[in-house]
Amino acid sequence: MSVSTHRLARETMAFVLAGGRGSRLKELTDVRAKPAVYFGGKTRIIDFALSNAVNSGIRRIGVATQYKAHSLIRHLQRGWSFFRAERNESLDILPASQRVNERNWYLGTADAVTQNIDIIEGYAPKYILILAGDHIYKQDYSLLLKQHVETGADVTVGCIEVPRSEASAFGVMAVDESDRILEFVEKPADPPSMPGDETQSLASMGIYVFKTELLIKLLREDALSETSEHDFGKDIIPALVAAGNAYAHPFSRSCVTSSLEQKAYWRDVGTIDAYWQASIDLTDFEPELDLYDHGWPIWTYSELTPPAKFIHNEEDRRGMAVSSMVAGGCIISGAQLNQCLLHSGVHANSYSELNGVVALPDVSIGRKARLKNVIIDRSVRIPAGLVVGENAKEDAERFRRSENGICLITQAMIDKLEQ
Ligand code: ADQ
Ligand code: ADP
Repeated sequence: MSVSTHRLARETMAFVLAGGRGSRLKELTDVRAKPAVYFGGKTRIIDFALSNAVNSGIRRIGVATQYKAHSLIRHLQRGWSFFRAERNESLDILPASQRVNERNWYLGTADAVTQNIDIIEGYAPKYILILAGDHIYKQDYSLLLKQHVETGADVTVGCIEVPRSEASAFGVMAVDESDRILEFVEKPADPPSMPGDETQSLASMGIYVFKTELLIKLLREDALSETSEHDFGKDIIPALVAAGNAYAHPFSRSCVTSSLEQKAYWRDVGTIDAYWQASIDLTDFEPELDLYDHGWPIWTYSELTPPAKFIHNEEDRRGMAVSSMVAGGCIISGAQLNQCLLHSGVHANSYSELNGVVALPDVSIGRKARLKNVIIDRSVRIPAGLVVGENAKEDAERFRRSENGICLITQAMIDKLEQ
């Protein structure tokens, strides 16, 4: 059966799970949920899943929020309010809100959907696509929907190969040659490897497609279960795999690349090290993630800013950046940057030297500061002369220093230094 991907996308509602904290990002997610964390100079993490949905032709989206949702909700209101009811479009922000009963929170990922069944039924989409709001990738979900309809699966799970050494953080599956899932284990201590390759495992991306009718039936049954944790990875998916009609959809089949040579790109920027590395990778000569692809734009809310400005100061010191990305509103005045990613409104003052710096919006960097391999939280004022990245012991005492030696700097840490 050949089906129109355009039609399928219009018959689908994407339900984005954006309630988790992302605690491995430490203080970066103290005030905002992981999907609201800035990434890439202009965008936030959730913009990738939402842009994939819109670019795939999906026009109904629900976003379930829970943990520290204010910054996320504000971002969605500012940047994602172009959906028009009269064109059958909608983006609903769905905070955990005791709508269904007296429970405060979504108990698990499946419960986050269960508590919104009435809203889903109101739109009556034929298919539901469950997404996580916390990964960086470009994927054409319409191809995943097409596979789902053509196989007649109960559920289709997006999957990706990961090193076996990292697979314990995922749902891991075994599939047959037709991609039917034979086995699914959530976060196994000893993950099964891919056939013929001991070093790799097949991991769930936390992306699932269901027929709406079936999903609602399963969720209503799950809600009554006393043993269930009401979670897709722990409860819903393993039960469907056991029933024998669950299929895997490899990411390589629907990932979006701007050239044939480009590799499939997917990152969980869930740790300080992974977040820093993925950010700095964008400054590479030819980054694996192409943010310049007009064919697959990443939509966002972005403040209106003047262009970045580079100033040769009065004391004859050049403000310059090499191998760096510098967003609008930044002023680089007599400062020297190498391999840095600056979000909007960052001011770097004279004689400061920045190497491997990821700065969130509105950071200011005092004169003669020397910073190497750091992430600086939003609006932090780095004092003049601060040196970070040259003395591991001192760094660990003053900042959040990661396994790989990346320092996360927040204003509270700076305030403590200045006391
Ligand atoms: P995890 O990522 O560990 O594993 P989870 O913490 O449930 O699963 O988060 C999934 C998504 O749901 C995230 O986007 C998170 O923000 C959101 N979320 C978590 N709890 C929520 C809640 N109560 N309400 C609303 N949203 C919530 C899952 C799967 C694995 C799979 C990985 C892929 O369980 O099988 O391998 O995702 O990353
Ligand atoms: P963003 O994620 O957009 O950068 P901010 O850094 O301004 O947002 O703030 C993130 C979240 O933390 C927001 O929900 C904001 O209301 C909250 N917040 C910021 N500063 C404080 C504070 N001093 N006390 C309590 N909440 C704060």
